[in-house]
Amino acid sequence: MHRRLIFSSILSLAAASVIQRPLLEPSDSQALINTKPLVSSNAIQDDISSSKLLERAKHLYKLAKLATDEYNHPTRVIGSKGHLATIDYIYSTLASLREYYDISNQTFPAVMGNVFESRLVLGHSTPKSAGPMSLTPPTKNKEPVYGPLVLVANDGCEELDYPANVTGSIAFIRRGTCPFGTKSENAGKAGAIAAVIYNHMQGNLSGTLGQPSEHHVATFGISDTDAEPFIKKLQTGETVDASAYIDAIVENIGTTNVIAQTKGGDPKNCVMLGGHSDSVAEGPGINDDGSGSLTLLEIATHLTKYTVNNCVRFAWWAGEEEGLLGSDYYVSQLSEEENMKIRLFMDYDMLASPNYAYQVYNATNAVNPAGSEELRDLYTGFYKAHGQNHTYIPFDGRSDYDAFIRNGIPGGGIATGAEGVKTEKEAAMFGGRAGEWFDHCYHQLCDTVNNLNLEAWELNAKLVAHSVATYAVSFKGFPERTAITSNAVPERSLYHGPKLVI
Ligand code: DTR
Ligand code: ZN
Ligand code: ZN
Repeated sequence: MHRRLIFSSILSLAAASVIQRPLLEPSDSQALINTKPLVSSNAIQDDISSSKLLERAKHLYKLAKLATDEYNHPTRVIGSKGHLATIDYIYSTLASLREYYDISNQTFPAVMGNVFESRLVLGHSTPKSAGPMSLTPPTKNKEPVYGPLVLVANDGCEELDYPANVTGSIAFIRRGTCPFGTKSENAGKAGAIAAVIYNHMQGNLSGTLGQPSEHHVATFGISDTDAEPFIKKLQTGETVDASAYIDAIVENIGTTNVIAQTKGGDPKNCVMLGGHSDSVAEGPGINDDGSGSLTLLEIATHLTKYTVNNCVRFAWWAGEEEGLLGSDYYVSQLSEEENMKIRLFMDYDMLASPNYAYQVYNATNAVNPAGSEELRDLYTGFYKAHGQNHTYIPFDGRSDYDAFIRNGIPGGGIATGAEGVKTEKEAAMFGGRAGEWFDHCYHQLCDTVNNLNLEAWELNAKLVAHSVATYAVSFKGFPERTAITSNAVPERSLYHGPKLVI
């Protein structure tokens, strides 16, 4: 389907919801809703089956394939036909439930980057670990540039750290203290033609420059071991010739969040949940985050059979992979009054990893808005009740809960693991293979329908249903919301979204 056609179908659905006469008069429709039973955790859990989820996943993969003519492979990255079709699928599914939900979409500006080719040569070697940072600009004229490698003082967070001979050279900067974007910007301001940021701890370094700046220069990350011999050479006064090449684009586009809120239930006390509708450019993202976003769609469909005491608000975020753009934008647009209506936000990102663990974000009330811990305990209680183990994972800003907890809204969520390696202990707890990633297809082309663990997906979808039903019925025992500013907010972490920023 052509991009414009997909969008026009979103618009026509939106228009239809405005101009079509309701099938029932509001009072009749209310009466109909009121004949439905109050949602219960057991009833809505029973509605969940892996076969229905799998059917949706197969459909989503078909939508990802629509991007093939432009990207040469299936993807649902923002701006692609695969993502537009995903939004259309979510919107049109909800539109068929429009007697039960108020549906809206929220378009916002987003940046997206694409690196087509890159190469870094230091002295006579091409460091294996070298990779371009996300959202890096290209080298000048998208051609290779040549110059000496120049060591920057300290962590390169201050303009004074850049010696005069950085002009016309490739700046060599240690990781730490400030975001990669600040280092790249400082290098650009000092006249560098490119920058290389080396890890200050063990391992490769890949991250994002974040919000583009006119001063950014083409920037690579490399590992500590690859950097070491060059640091030594430069410290002893040797010269290292270098060349850098990046062919990339950074583009401004518009993309769209989809929101659906129950017409029923107390609109001043909402339970909110979200998953992300987009994938990375490298693949179709059926586990990341097809699994979360389709779980929400399936539950939104079943919930219509029941009434709710509290309002339920579903969100499908766009631009998560580019740095939580959709959820950041959404929270930034809430007035204080609207913010206070959200009692909690539950994040559902990656629920069906093939080598899964049942992971619960360790969101404590000590460092997060009060209520985060009660939510955490709801998740762990569920796994225990089902005879399943769980692990706690850091609540460190890697998914769409971040803007909520930074703005006073309690948050939490569950996941099944991404690029982390499963330990022997975890293999004993959950089965699967120790020494391998939880999701060996994380952010890759192979994140297809075959990458889903259906057992984990079904149990987690039942847990999502349980979380919705619990709070849709009552917030008894759940802390009242406090004013936005009076909550503890965690220190800025290494992440804001999937990629490292510092
Ligand atoms: N937001 C995921 C990545 C992600 C979220 N939490 C964790 C924890 C550990 C590893 C990865 C993640 C994404 O969309 O890529
Ligand atoms: Zn994700
Ligand atoms: Zn991801």
